Amino acid sequence: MNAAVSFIDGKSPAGSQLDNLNQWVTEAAALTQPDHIHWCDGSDPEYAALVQQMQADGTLLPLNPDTHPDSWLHRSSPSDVARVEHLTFVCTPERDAAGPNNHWMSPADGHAQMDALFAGCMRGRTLYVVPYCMGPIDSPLARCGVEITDSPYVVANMRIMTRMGAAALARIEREGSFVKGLHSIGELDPERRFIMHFPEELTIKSFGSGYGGNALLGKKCHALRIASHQARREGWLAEHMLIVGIENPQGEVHYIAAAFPSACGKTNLAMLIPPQSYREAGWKVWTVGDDICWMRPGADGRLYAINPEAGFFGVAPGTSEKSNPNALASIQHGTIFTNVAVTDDNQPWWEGLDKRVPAKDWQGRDYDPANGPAAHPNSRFTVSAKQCPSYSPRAEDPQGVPISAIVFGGRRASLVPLVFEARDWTHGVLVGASMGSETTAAATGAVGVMRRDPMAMKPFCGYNFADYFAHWLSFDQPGAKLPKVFHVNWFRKGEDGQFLWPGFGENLRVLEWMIERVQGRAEAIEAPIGLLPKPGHFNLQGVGMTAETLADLFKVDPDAWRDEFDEISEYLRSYGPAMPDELCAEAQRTLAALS
Ligand code: O2Y
Ligand code: MN
Repeated sequence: MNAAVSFIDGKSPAGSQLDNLNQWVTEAAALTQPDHIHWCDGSDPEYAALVQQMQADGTLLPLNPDTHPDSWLHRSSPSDVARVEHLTFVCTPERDAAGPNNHWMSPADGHAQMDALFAGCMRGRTLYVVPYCMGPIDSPLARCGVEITDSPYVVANMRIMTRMGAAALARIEREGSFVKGLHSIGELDPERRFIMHFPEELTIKSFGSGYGGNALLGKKCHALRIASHQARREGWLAEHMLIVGIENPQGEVHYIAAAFPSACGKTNLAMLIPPQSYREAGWKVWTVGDDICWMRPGADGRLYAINPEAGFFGVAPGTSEKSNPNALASIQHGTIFTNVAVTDDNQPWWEGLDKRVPAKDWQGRDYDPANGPAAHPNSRFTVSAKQCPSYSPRAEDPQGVPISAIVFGGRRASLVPLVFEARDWTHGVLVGASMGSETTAAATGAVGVMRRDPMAMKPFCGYNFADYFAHWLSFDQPGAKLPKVFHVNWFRKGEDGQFLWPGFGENLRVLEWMIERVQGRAEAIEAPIGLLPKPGHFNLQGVGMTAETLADLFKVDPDAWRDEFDEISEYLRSYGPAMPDELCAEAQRTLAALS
């Protein structure tokens, strides 16, 4: 360790199982040359001290303490406001292991490139050691990691988003293994920014960004890219899915895992409020997670899932009393807001929240519509899941929750009906593998461009998609009681350009049909693309939908679907010979049924 290093509090923990960790911290400190090292214990006083320090140096700005107590605004560097897929790499010895779905570099080149950036980068800074657990601390499905970072903002966010501190360190000491994440904000220079993953070494190196998925390494880097790789080896699934519990009037709760591409309303669905008639009948919705789901087969053959996260890093624009009252209730206190605007009385504000006019935009300038939106389109709130009124008590269950249905979905203005069911598991895997979604202005600036995003994992799968689909297919074993698989599209439009389906709370009607299918109570009719609700078996009472709109919502146009499946087949083939034949054959079966 460098002689200049002093421990500002605590000291490196003892225990032979922690030798590995201590050695890695020593090596990281020797490389990055911090002035101080701080081992995070995750305590309240530690969080308070960090917040105070960040307030003093302007990293955090206090928000109105009367309306938003214990809440803070962080303004990131204007060139550091989102994930950077083009700078994100998976470093495996063989290029094929990472697949065409990832940017690839050899581990040797990756380490050399990153270590050159890290050399001396923490001079004058504190190196924080952040032990964390992804998942309930006593869950056999949970996994631990340690993030080394020079960003107190990252530490504060990790404390909200993960089980961070002493308990995680104790688990690491018991287990001896953990994911290593080395992070520095560097100079926040987009030209010197990389996020690299070394799945074989359970290692992440991230440099040059302090934002979201680039910097909170427990989230996308660990819980999806590294974990998906680990999950393949160990026989489980690490997925980009929300988990929601639907309680019917009989008090039975069915848990649903759902994958949608980024910016398709996962948080809204996870926190759905039932329509009034459903509430009156006794329906309830329980939020387990809004972004990531780890699932594995239980002794009874069903898939059991945990949410590895402990908080929500939700997108602020569009969050409102109409779209997501539970999210809004969650963020009234104890929340870190990043890149939102503020009102003249210093309350956080974003487009779609309400009709007030903001005073300052996300960069702290006087609000001027000529400068674009007041809140950055990717502005965020970070909040503990425990603050969500619909947070499920089963979210902390170490054994996880049994999954009754898996839902795939995308944003498609045409072609794709509101809901259909896959014929079986293999067809379900094809439905997930062929998922596509149209981009929104918020996501890319280019509107309406259709992108394939299999299982919503395109930016997050830590290995070759062909192997990933084979892994999914491998769960169909004798004795397995796999969930039914469905596809939804909340975004189909009519000829007038208006959405055909009201969405939001009304989406519960679709989930109700799925649950009734699982229970064998609702009927379906066969279409070439899958099973559609049989008229009379899908509750539309009170929606006020015309027969014509209903027909448009569920219409399957064979000619257009044939074109879609030609494209899907070509897409699958683009992954080369490793693509499972079973999946290609399934696509051919659908194509034949469409002829
Ligand atoms: O830009 C970022 O780093 C945030 S991306 C994100 C954040 C929370 C949940 N999901 C996502 C995503 O892109 O899927
Ligand atoms: Mn996500």
